[in-house]
Amino acid sequence: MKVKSIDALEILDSRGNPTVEVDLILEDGIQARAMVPSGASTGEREATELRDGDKKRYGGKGVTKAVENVLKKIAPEVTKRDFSSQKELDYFLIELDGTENKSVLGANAVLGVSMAYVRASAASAGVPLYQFMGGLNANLLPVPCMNVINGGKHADNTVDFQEFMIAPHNAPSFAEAIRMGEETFHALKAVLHGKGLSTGVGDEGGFAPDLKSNEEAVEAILEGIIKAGYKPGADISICLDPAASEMWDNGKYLLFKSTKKTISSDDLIKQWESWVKQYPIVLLEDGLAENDWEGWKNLTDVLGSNVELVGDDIFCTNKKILAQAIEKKVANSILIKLNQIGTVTETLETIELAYKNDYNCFVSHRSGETVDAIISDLTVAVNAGHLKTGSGCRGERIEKFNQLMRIERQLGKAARFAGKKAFKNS
Ligand code: 2PG
Ligand code: MG
Repeated sequence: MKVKSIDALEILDSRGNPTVEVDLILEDGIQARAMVPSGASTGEREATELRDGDKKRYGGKGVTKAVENVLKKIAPEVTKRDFSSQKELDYFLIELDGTENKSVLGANAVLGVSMAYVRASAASAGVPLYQFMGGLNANLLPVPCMNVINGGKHADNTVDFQEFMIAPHNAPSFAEAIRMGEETFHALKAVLHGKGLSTGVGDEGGFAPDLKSNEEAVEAILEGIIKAGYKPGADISICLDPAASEMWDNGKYLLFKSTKKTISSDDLIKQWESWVKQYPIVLLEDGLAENDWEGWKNLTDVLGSNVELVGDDIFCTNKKILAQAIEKKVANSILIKLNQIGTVTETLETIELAYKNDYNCFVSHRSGETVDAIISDLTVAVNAGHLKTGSGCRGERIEKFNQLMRIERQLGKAARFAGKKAFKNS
């Protein structure tokens, strides 16, 4: 289907920072909108997010150049041509940019067009987006991994590790899993309140209390699970994203918010080993830093057969980097973020490579989000079985859960809930 017009605009994300919105109209009159998310703890090898750098506007975070690139460089070329598929459009955009990391047009410009096009194409074909991207077998509803305690770069508190998630997996459906997650979220609020701790929330809607240690975050969550009437491990497990790249400091790990002490890669691995023994942890994302490949290999040798080890910063949704990891047997799962790579097609190619090599895919939002819920459709499209999209509150997070509940209803009897087996080796 030919593209008739493309419009773009600088809008705001959930942190109040500018981001790109794209409105695309097909020749048949179908319109679609896409909004691009933005990370805070980004991987070094992510596709370039083009920011203006003009300190007089939004502290340099404006995206008027990316918007201009959509309007003046992408739109005139795209509307001139016919594309027979998403792949054709995306590869045209990749060539138009001409760089490895989309630094000319900006991944935020390119992704906005790519997302709007896939959404418009699905609407034009008259099928739901998850089905358009995934086909008739796209029917697996994910375990919602809810980031109920925020730390690291996402919160102004004493907790070093970035994300402490609950995974309500012992449920008959996605909607019931969400209910379990929300009940636990509210119970955790009462637990924290009872300890005289803050129940204000961080960037992803999780609580951000000043705790005495990182362990205390896990302990509070376990208390919350029990208080809500569930069994840790049997009903609800724990997932972690310490975002270890943020702690990487001259070949060691700096616990930059709590003790301010450094520990070695081996010591951090030992800590994860003991945490996995002690707590019902089913998934560990970025347990080590993106530049600590040797440590990652050790971590995989030690814990890879017990726990899902997800690479985020280290892989950046990039199939070339993932191919290296597969060869070296590093990690057993990859985090999937559309804006780390910059097009829908490349994202799907990375997922395909992961599955072919028995790696799991864990679909993710960014800490700076909008109400665009494409990741909900993507998760079902590729039967990923689990996703993370923040906590139990904040509109930009909840919209993803709501979209998944709509998809579950639409699929009716065909819908399957992933459950605990969604997690590698669980
Ligand atoms: C992460 C993400 C999303 P950010 O590290 O996994 O939770 O954070 O978007 O800031 O990179
Ligand atoms: Mg991460």
